[in-house]
Amino acid sequence: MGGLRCMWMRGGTSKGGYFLASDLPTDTAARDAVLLGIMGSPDPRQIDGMGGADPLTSKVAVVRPSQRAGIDVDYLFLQVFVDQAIVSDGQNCGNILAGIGPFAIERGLVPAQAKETVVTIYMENTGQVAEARVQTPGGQVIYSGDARIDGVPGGAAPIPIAFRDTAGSSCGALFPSGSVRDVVEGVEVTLIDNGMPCVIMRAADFGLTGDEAPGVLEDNAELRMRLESIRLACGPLMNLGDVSQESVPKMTLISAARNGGAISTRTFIPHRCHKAIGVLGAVSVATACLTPVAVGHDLAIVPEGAVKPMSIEHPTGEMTVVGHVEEHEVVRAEVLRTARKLMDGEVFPAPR
Ligand code: NQM
Repeated sequence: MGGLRCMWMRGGTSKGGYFLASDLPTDTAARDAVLLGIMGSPDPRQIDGMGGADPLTSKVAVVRPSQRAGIDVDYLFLQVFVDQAIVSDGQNCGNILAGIGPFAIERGLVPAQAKETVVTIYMENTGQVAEARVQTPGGQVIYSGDARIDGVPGGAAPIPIAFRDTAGSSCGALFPSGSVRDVVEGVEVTLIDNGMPCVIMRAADFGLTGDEAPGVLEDNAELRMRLESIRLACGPLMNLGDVSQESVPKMTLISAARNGGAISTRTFIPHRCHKAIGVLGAVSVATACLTPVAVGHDLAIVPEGAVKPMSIEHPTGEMTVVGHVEEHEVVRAEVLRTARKLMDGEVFPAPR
């Protein structure tokens, strides 16, 4: 097969291939075979492809001009599994989302404004809308700047992103089981979806402090087995059905903040432990912390006022989610991300 036009970008703390839908096969099975070949999956090292042997660097964005009123582009996120021949559209990704605005402008889908360009993005995986503000001085996308996000060295141009209507994105309801707190396999959990289905649990309930390094948690076979067993039980409770082949729900272990934040987290996504935390995962955790009775609420430090900057601590720093709260309900969430163009050209898939 010949090359396919694509841009490789870092989006937030993830990295992957960004494609125009028109540059990929329209048939889903053919598209997925091509993407597996591009990433070099299935192979734990992804040695024959572009993937970085980590779920966070084995990601794809498919972008097209939107036909929807008031929306600039439609964005489909695809997770290319590293060591299984699976390409899943079963979750969204708020990190890869950070590159969509710059990509859409660079490909001519959205005209750049003189200073800053607002790109309105329909997230096809979950049917919600995000609004990204991209710096475009003189009508050009810039990637350099002073904004810093934990998990990425150095500074970059800021891309603030606001989310609309993320509650129940994949599960149909913010608390899909119908209650704010449940007990699953003897463990108290909050099953929540404010953009990402997450199971929130106390690290202490697993005999953990909650500040263990991701590698230490991944090496704990008993913990992984327990988490997977709880996850499979939570799938149907969250209206997700059998999740054995899905990358959701994410499993988040929480403990009290250590570094002045609101809460500390360790998140399995779902089998590897995230070095940071997903964007919409963080929005879901922040929402649980802001909801009375939810697991996390009594451990969290919640700022006063209706606009609540919630610093979600993770293994490599923190991510601040600004939650706008009305009558104990998070009505809007915003995050700061950055992105960087790494490569623009053609990629050559290995035959699969
Ligand atoms: O939660 C990892 C990431 C993500 C997803 C994951 C994400 C999100 O860090 O919106 O960004 O949870 O699989 O990119």
